[in-house]
Amino acid sequence: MGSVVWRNIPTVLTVEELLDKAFSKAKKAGDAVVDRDRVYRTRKQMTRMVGSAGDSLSSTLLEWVKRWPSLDKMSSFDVAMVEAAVGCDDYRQSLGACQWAAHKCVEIAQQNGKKLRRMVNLPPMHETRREAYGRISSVMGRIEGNLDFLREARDTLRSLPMIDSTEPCLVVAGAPNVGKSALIASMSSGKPEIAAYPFTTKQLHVGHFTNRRMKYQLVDTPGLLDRPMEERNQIEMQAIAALEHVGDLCLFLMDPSESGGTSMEIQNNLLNEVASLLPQTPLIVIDGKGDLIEDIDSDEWAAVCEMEAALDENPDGPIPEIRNPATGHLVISATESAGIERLRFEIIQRIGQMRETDPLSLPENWHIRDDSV
Ligand SMILES: Nc1nc2c(ncn2[C@@H]2O[C@H](COP(=O)(O)OP(=O)(O)O)[C@@H](O)[C@H]2O)c(=O)[nH]1
Ligand SMILES: [Mg+2]
Repeated sequence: MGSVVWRNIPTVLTVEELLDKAFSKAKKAGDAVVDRDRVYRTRKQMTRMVGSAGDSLSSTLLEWVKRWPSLDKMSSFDVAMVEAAVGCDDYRQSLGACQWAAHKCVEIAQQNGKKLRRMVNLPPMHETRREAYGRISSVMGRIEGNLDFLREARDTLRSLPMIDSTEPCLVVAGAPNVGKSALIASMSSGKPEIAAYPFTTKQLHVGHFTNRRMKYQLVDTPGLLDRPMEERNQIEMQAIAALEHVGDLCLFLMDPSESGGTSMEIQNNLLNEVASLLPQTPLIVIDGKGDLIEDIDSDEWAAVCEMEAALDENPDGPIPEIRNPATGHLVISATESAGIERLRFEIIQRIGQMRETDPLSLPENWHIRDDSV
């Protein structure tokens, strides 16, 4: 199971647009018929029009059904996102309605085509064509609500975070303003993607870096793992469960400088909560904003920054490590780019050990990588 690429789902037209498109295509198909005999010609025209309208509607609808990701093939993370963003029942039902309408349109075209075959007078032929159009329009009218739902859902779904469940994933938790987004940006190759959770108006970042062909994904958690427990509703709990399922490791970022506005006492409470919300996920606690931590010796800090900068020139050079003497945690600074490489090294090691000791944690499609999904 890879990740759903929400950006690739096709646009959904309105019923009116769909019918306009289908009927004008059908008219062209009818106009293209040539036959000297008026009865033959009209019968053929009406048959073509009815057939073409049915076919083009059904193929458009079935193409949508095929290109909209099926819930059964999604990771639990994606399912939780769909549930929170638009509701899985409505999602499933709307795609089912498209499938139903596609079959109905073809059925109507076939039934009226059969009727036309036996006709010898012109007026009933026109009448049969009109009747087919009427029935097709009414079938389409019945799925109008479903199409409206899908059209709106597409806008919502396109902004969801995308996580590939076959690659390592790091969940970055911590109180608001501790520097989660900044950490993700400083660890990522390229710019992190901006995404949205359905639970918060805050934007979130999804970044990644690669090491030995593995893609380590970093996902932000505003509105999910940055505030106290009692405020979470059921749907947020499902999303947290999904994060635990997809997350190999949780990086819990602290801000000992308290410059983000949250006291250490509250941050420690949150840490305990996050640990209990993600009981299966190993946790690394990191102290951020190292440049503002008073307990750190300034000479030592300067040396670390210098060594880390030297890694740009010589990536195989020694990786500096700095810990907060007050807590023993690894220290990073996103703004001064210190401790980042040490953290990256730690992550790669921890995930490597986890995958080595637990071969069952290898993704299902470890050998066959399907990049098309
Ligand atoms: N001094 C300092 N400020 C930082 C550092 N990392 C983040 N910040 C600042 O802290 C504020 C919140 O950072 P942000 O990444 O948005 O926090 P988030 O809410 O946890 O995602 C911003 O003003 C950042 O510039 C750091 O390493 N050092
Ligand atoms: Mg942020």
